[in-house]
Amino acid sequence: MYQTFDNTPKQDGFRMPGEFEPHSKTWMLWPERPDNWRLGAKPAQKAFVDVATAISQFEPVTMGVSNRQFINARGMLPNQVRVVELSNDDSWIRDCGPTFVVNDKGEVRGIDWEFNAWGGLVNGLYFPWDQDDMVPQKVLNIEEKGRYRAPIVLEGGSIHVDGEGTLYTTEECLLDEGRNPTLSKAEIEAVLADYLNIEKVIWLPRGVFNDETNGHVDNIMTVVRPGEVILTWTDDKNDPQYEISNEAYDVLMTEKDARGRSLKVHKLHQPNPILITKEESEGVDAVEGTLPRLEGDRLAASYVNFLIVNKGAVVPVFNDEHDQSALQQLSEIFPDRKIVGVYAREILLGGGNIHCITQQQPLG
Ligand code: KQY
Repeated sequence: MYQTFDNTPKQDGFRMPGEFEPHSKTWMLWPERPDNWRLGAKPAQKAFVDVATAISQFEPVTMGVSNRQFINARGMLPNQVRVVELSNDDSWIRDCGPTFVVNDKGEVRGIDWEFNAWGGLVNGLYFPWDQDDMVPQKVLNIEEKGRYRAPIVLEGGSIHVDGEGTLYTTEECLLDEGRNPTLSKAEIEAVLADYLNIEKVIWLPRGVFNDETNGHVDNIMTVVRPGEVILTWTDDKNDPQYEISNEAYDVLMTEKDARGRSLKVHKLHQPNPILITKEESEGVDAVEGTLPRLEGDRLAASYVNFLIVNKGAVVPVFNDEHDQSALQQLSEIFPDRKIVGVYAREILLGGGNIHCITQQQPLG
């Protein structure tokens, strides 16, 4: 039943499960804003169809769509993808959507974080964001799940958990002045503990170079299973990502997780630098208050930004020389999952990737 609870999830015995635990479905939001997606979002819409179709091999997918795009999206998406009308400001449901929590009885509820478009009026990426901020309560209402309204600004892409008490994040993002400037690191940790039921936070210093989210953790690393993570990597000492990944590696190799385990860290080599072309830049409408897409800007490309699904993983590929080795390495890391690559340059051009445009709902 939909209702908003005053307690915290921890008080009620709920925890955030790992992404590798069973899902009941994945949520997505349909892209349409022409100041973020080039050519009226037509190429991005095709890429979103490819991602939704790939995920739907493994588990149900629901696509939230504005009233303006409902007929177009319904026509482009395969029948097995459920389409619901869901107003939004853009299509990053990892960040504006609910974070689901579960209890030992198999019940599922959702956390509705405050959302301010990655930094609000300080350094946010667009204005307004009020429709995005209402997405969690609408999703939870559709699913008839209980809701917790959390007292901090947070995006789902800025956290990963192992489901056994450990949370991974970056200082660059969670301590950024555009999110919760009045809260100390310890106060943020306390809210994460109360709402996600975690006991230990592992803080990486920074996220991927040039990531417009202020370094979301989901672009630099992900959790395979408790005690085992994947880190984006480069061997090129002249690449700015080299120092960032090395710094993160040192933290991961030094820290223990909530259960006292040392971590196994897989290095996943990033694609070669991907830059915005003139044609791509010219396809995006310039609007005051929205981050411009300039020719020559480097995109924050990483294979780590994939979604784990039931018995599979859906991974971005870029027509890059590292694509095949990335897919092969992931097949070895996940021997029981089918690894599916989806060409994702159009999603990357919008500022994120497959993990950022999806939100898994656990089975509970
Ligand atoms: O999680 C993400 N990577 C979202 C990026 C937002 C981009 C808005 N232009």
